[in-house]
Amino acid sequence: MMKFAWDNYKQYALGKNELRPLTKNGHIGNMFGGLRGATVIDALDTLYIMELEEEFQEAKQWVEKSFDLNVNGEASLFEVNIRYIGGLLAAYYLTGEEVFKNKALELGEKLLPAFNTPTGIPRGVINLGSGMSWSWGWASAGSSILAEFGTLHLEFLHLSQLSGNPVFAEKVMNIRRVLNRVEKPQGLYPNFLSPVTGSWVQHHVSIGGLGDSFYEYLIKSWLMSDKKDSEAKKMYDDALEAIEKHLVKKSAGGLTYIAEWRGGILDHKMGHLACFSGGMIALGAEHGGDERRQRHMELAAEITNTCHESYARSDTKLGPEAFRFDAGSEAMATRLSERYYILRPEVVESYMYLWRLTHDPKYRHWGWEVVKALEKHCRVEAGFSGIRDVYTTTPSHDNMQQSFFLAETLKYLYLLFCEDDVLSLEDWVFNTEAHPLPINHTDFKAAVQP
Ligand code: DMJ
Repeated sequence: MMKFAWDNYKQYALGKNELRPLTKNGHIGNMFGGLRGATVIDALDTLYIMELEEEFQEAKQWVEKSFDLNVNGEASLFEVNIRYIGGLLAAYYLTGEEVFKNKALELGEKLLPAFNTPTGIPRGVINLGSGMSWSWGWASAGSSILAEFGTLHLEFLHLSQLSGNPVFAEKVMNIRRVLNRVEKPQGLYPNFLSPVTGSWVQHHVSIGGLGDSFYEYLIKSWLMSDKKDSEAKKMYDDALEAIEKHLVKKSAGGLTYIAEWRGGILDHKMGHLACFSGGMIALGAEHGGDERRQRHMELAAEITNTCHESYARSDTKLGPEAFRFDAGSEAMATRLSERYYILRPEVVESYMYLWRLTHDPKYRHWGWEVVKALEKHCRVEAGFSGIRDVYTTTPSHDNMQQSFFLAETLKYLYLLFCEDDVLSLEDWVFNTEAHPLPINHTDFKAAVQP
C-alpha cells in the first residue's frame, strides 16, 4: 500500500504537496506557506522503516535537490511544525543524514517570529518570508488555538538540543508558563486563548479537533524527557482527571465516549480526531499506580472500542468524520456534512498502542478490517483517495491522497503488524504526525531549562 501510494505520488505529483489520485495531478493548497513536497517529508520515515530503500532515496534526493525553504506565503505554524519539522527530525534521527537536521533547524528559525506577541503565545499563521504573523480569521477574536500552540513542545526541544540554541526550548517553556498561570474552568483547558492578554476567549473544550494534540504532547513531553519532566506529567494527570469528571460519558447502548463542552453544556459528539485518545490514555496509563493504571487502561479500551463501533456500523467499515450519541443515534454520523472519511489515522493509531500495550489480538483484527476497507473503497487507479460518505458502498471519492495517510495511517498499520521492537515505545515517542523522536535517556535538563 505504501509503495503504491508513494509511486503514484512520485509519478504524478512529486514536489507538490499532495497527490490527486483521480485526476492524476498534484495539489499545493495554502497550508504550508509556499513550502512544497509535504508528502515527501511526511513519507520519509515511513519509507525508511518499511525498508523501501529505493523509494527512500528518491525522497531524500528530492529534499537535497529541490526542497526550497526560501518561500513567501502564509503557513500554518502548527502544520509546518508537525509535518515538516517533525518529518525532518525523524528522518535525521533514523538515518543520521545531516541534510535533514540542517533543513529542520533552518525551518525552525523561520517560525520564531510567530512568538513575538505580548504573552509569547504564538499566532497561528506566519509568512515564512517576511516573518509577519496573525491569527486565523475563523478563530474567535484573534485567538490562538490550544492544539496549535500546545503542539510544538516535542519538536522545539529537539531543535534546541540539536542546535545548542536554547531559544526554541525557551519559547515552548514560556507557553507552558502561561498555561499554568491561567485559571482553568473546572480544571478544563478551553480551545481559544488570546495571545495578547493570555486569557481564554471562548469556553469550548474538546479532546478532538482544536484541543487534541495539546493533551498528547503533555504526556509525550514527560515520556520524551525519560520521565524527568514531572511538570508535564502533572498537567496531563490534572487535565485527564477533569476530562474524566466532566466529559467522559456512557451512551444508552453502553458505549463510552468523550463529549465536547461548550460553556458547561455538553455536545454528545466525538470527532474522528478524538479517537487518538484511546492510544494516548493507554500510553499514559502505563505509568501510574495500580488503581489508576487499571482504570485508565479500561477507559482507553472502551474508547477504542467505541471508535471501532463507528467503523463497524458503517457500510464501508470506515468511520465518519464525527459521530454522535443523541436523538437515538449511537456512534453514527447524523449530519450529511460529517459522513466523510479522509484517510485519517486516529483509529488505527489507537489500535497500534492498545495492541502494543495489551497484545489483545482483537486490535490486529480490527486493523486488518481497516486494511481491507481501504483497499476496497479508497484505492483508485492512481493512489488512495478519501471518500465522501462512509455509509454507501458506491463511494464518491474526494480525489485527495492526504500526506498524513503516508506519515501516519500506513505507518501505524505497519507497526500494528510487526514486532514490538520496531520503533519500540521504550525508545521513541511519536509526534502528532507519527514522526518518531527519540526518548532522551541522557540529560535533558540543558534543553528544558532556559
Ligand atoms: C494529522 O495531521 C495529525 O494527526 C494532527 O494531529 C491531526 N490531524 C491530522 C490527521 O487526521
